[in-house]
Amino acid sequence: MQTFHNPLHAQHAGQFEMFRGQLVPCHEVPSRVDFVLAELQRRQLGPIAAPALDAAALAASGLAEALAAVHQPRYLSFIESAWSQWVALNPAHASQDALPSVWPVRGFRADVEPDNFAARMGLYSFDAGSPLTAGTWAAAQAGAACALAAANAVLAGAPSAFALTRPPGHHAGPDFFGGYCFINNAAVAVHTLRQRFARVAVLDVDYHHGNGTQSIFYSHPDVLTVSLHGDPRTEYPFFLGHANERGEGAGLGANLNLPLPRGTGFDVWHAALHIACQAVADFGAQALVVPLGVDTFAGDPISGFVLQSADYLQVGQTLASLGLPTVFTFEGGYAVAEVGVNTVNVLEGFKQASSLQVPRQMP
Ligand code: OKP
Ligand code: ZN
Repeated sequence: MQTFHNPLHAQHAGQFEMFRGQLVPCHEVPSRVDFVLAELQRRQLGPIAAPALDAAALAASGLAEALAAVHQPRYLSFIESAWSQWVALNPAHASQDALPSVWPVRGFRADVEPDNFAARMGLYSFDAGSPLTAGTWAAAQAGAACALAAANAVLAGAPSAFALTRPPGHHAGPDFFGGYCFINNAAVAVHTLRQRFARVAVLDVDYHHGNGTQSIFYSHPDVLTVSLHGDPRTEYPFFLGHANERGEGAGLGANLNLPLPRGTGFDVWHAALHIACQAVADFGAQALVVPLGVDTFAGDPISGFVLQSADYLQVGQTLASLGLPTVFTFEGGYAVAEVGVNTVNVLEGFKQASSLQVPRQMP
């Protein structure tokens, strides 16, 4: 399996997130990707490349068009320029992350973009746990380039590809960041795959509901979004991810949520994965995007499922049984010492099981 790695990921390095009234050190740290990269190299899973990131290559890649298909223009402009706006307010901000503190909840106006920076941070976010830093845009944009490159590799005939990047993406919606996510990499992959595959499915296995991806495709009839996650009644992101969210308008029926209680172990989780896979098959998906978070691991510091490292091999095997060209995007997983082994176990299980199948016809 080919990996597209984000060489700029460490430019996004948040210092603190708000938790129970205090600023606590971020869980989403640069070393997460370094552990996955080291494990990929150790187990020789396949070639590892960085996408070309110079301005000419980015312009030629169609990245801006893909981003514009996934996110609203005023949101993209804000994220791209937010750091310079923040530092312009006060030069001392250069050493201090930006966090939102005020939000337009029910009944407030979201159509008027305020001039005030703090107000715009709130307009375009949904939590105070996702610091925006000097390198957030550079890292997030390069991450989207990884997702685009992985999807292009699959379009060119690769059975699968992995976008290894951070910050993660599945909580980022059309016009909001949150949950450590700024650009929805999985949605970029979906958009790219749809150049050739009319029907694409997303099967999100991160511990947290993929609310951003769900929102982006909620009314889309040809993109099925499925998410397996901690029940939002008790788990982040709390306000979306219930089983009765089934899509809207033309997209009605093209969303499936499988919330599971805290404490869920592999047998129950894997049974839900089978239900998710059946939905993907029934939808007639021609390609698959898997937002791959391994925060379902028993040792994860912020999550509540109890999967073991060896279970992840079987996760990969079950995903491979769909027999679909597949793009994986790296999402959560905060037990840093184990994040490499757990992530690569999924990819290796997938690769081994796919190699036993008849290769698909080249497009
Ligand atoms: C991002 B991804 C924990 C608070 C939860 C947000 C979690 C975002 C998870 N003390 N903060 O889906 O892994
Ligand atoms: Zn997560």
